[in-house]
Amino acid sequence: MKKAVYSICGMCTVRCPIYVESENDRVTWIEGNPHLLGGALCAKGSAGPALREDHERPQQPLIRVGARGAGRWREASWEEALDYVAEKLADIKAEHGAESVVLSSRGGPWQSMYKAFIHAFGSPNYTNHDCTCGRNTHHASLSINGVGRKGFAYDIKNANHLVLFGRDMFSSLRIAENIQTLDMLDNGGRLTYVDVRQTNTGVKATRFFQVRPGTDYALALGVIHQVIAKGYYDQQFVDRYVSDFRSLMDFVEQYTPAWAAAECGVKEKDIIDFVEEIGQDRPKVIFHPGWNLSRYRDSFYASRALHILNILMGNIEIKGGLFIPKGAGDCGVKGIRNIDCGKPDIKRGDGVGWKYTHFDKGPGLAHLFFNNMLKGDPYPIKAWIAMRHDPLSGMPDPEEQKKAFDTCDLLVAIDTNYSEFGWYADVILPESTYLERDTPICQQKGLKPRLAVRRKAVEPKYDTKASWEIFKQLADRLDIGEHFPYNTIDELWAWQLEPTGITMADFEEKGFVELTDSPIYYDRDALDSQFKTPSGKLEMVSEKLNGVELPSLKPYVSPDKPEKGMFRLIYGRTAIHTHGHTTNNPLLSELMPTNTLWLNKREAKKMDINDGDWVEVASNDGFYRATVQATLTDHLHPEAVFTFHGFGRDIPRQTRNFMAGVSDQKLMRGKLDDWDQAGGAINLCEVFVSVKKSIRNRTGRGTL
Ligand SMILES: Nc1nc2c(c(=O)[nH]1)N[C@H]1C(S)=C(S)[C@@H](COP(=O)(O)OP(=O)(O)OC[C@H]3O[C@@H](n4cnc5c(=O)[nH]c(N)nc54)[C@H](O)[C@@H]3O)O[C@H]1N2
Ligand SMILES: Nc1nc2c(c(=O)[nH]1)N[C@H]1C(S)=C(S)[C@@H](COP(=O)(O)OP(=O)(O)OC[C@H]3O[C@@H](n4cnc5c(=O)[nH]c(N)nc54)[C@H](O)[C@@H]3O)O[C@H]1N2
Ligand code: SF4
Ligand SMILES: [Mo]
Repeated sequence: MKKAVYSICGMCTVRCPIYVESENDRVTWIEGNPHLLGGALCAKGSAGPALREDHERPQQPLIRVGARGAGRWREASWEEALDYVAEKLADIKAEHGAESVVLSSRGGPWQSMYKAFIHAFGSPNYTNHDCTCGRNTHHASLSINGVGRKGFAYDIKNANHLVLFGRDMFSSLRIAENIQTLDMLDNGGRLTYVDVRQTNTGVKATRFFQVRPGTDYALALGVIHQVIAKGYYDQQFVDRYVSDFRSLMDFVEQYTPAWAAAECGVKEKDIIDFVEEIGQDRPKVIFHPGWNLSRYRDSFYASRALHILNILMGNIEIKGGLFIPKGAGDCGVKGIRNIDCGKPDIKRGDGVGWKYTHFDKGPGLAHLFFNNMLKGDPYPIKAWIAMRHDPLSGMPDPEEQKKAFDTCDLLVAIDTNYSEFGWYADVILPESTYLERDTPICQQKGLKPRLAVRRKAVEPKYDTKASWEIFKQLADRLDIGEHFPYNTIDELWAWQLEPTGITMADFEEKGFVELTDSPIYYDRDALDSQFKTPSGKLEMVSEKLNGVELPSLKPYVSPDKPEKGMFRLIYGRTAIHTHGHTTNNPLLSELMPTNTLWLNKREAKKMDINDGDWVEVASNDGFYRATVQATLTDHLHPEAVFTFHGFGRDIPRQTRNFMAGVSDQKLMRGKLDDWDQAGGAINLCEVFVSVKKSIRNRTGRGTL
């Protein structure tokens, strides 16, 4: 039987809209939703059907029988596995209190359901991946704009100039954004790209700045200095909406382009020429703060500098600039309902909200649990549920994490794959792949907000369930089922849509429902209520930061240089994989079976390393070592080595990526505890490793 559905890709968390055809319960065609993406899809999205067919994923619930991590499992029915988890959770709650359970997830549009579960259970400890992703950028935005990093979206297509700092968008894909950027370039727009190495994005750029690792803040300060000196900013916008602008002017006085050039290794003339370009191109100039801005000690401040540059361009709420994403209310219609439950009034176990008052309490900061777990402070943590999150792969120093996880009586992974955390856990609850499951309806905010929904294209191949079923069935067992008012997905959808007057039939034509016909912009002269800062202004100096004795305008400090024989470890993404969870995909592992270690050619020659040679890379304490092949390039800063994240995995049931390449997170020894006190995120780029030629290379005796 043939079937066709519009749905939402799940091969990464960008969640592009897709169109899928199937015949006799096998996917026969997959493409980007033609109404939104013109059919475009990335390699990972195209490899979704291979994930569905892959037998090297958990096929039914598994309960651990051997030691943690030993890989000895008992196959269990769903009844048995859910009873097991629910009973353990109830016991832990009775003995230690509900707050001793943490649930981490990957955030996103369906997180309200996972949050509702843990809150209804009685614990405030919902957390997510973001301390390793966009937290610095998020907190930087909050401190200036009063709204987080999702408080603005970008009209790249209509921009004159897009500026990206370490946002390698043609590797770290978002298909809609990629299409917009290509359109912008076709329309004569300019792209400036800043990185420590050349990338897929850098080669498409009209201007490429190669900087010394960790010096973005210097470059951004030099640019701000020159923008102000030349008067290339929107005086009216600044007068109307910005507070403490004088403090900013005084602060950047010292940071001239000549100073910035010496610090970051870009020519002074190039910085001045760049500022002339943005002077011409403004206000349609977008400084995209991305997620990472890489994770250095001062990334929070570097990120603040980019937010400030957007404000100086006066690009907020104009075509070709930044806009405030609109929701149902802006369209004069009612929004959908989401599963929800208020947070219990108990101190968080990571200290966010009471020990650390300047951070967003929402998901807290996952890494701050670990030390507290070891000390049982402020209370013991006895269970950790990871829902579509792999702390052992996505957070640094898995061996240190395991010590903390060992204080728990229960570790549960809800995952489509064997994650590194799942392999160490006590129970794996396998979720059906995105092609085999429906999900709740979600609202996607934007200039034209819409509702979207994921629809099952094929039936589950194995004995797996969707997360809406898993949480409902766990909730029923724990007597909190009333927060999940449905039995089937149809009932859930009907409940969500009830206030809106929209029906599921309205999704049939295109796969989504737009809440407005034309884009909505706010009146630029009446944006006052949009900035949720204490003063209602865009704050150059933040009271909240003052309150915790952190500067808002922080003097620049040069990053450390590596010691002799050491290099700064830089990581990034490839367009072929999503973190570590596609490296065992039957198709994608064939396209890219391993990573390599990139070395600057001249540095490599000094160590007698040639392209393709085996090298040994070791963590600063020598605890973790890996042997990988070297890729030599002229286009990487000599202080750094680079590798793609997602490899070096050692789960025996994943035979295709088993022990392939090097794991960057295992090289990050001691980094769980090295984090940015102002931005909250882990300093993943403050890592130094040693590199030497491996004895595995061909020797005079002809061995390999
Ligand atoms: N194909 C693919 N796409 C993805 C993902 C994926 O896993 N695979 N993941 C998604 C996720 S979760 C995210 S957060 C985004 C991430 O999207 P990006 O932020 O674009 O992520 P990365 O590829 O990690 O890019 C980091 C870049 O920072 C550079 N860098 C390192 N140090 C410095 C420095 O000091 N200064 C500057 N300017 N650059 C530096 C690195 O060389 C690298 O090119 O991508 C999303 N898209
Ligand atoms: N060393 C180092 N650390 C990093 C990074 C890095 O580049 N280097 N990148 C950082 C960034 S930007 C991020 S966002 C984080 C990402 O860290 P995580 O959020 O942990 O990473 P993912 O690999 O996206 O997904 C986590 C798990 O979700 C599972 N999963 C995938 N699809 C589904 C699904 O449909 N349902 C369920 N239940 N599970 C699913 C995957 O199998 C995987 O085990 O890592 C961060 N940490
Ligand atoms: S970027 Fe690729 S993998 Fe990610 S959601 Fe879009 S199509 Fe899927
Ligand atoms: Mo991320």
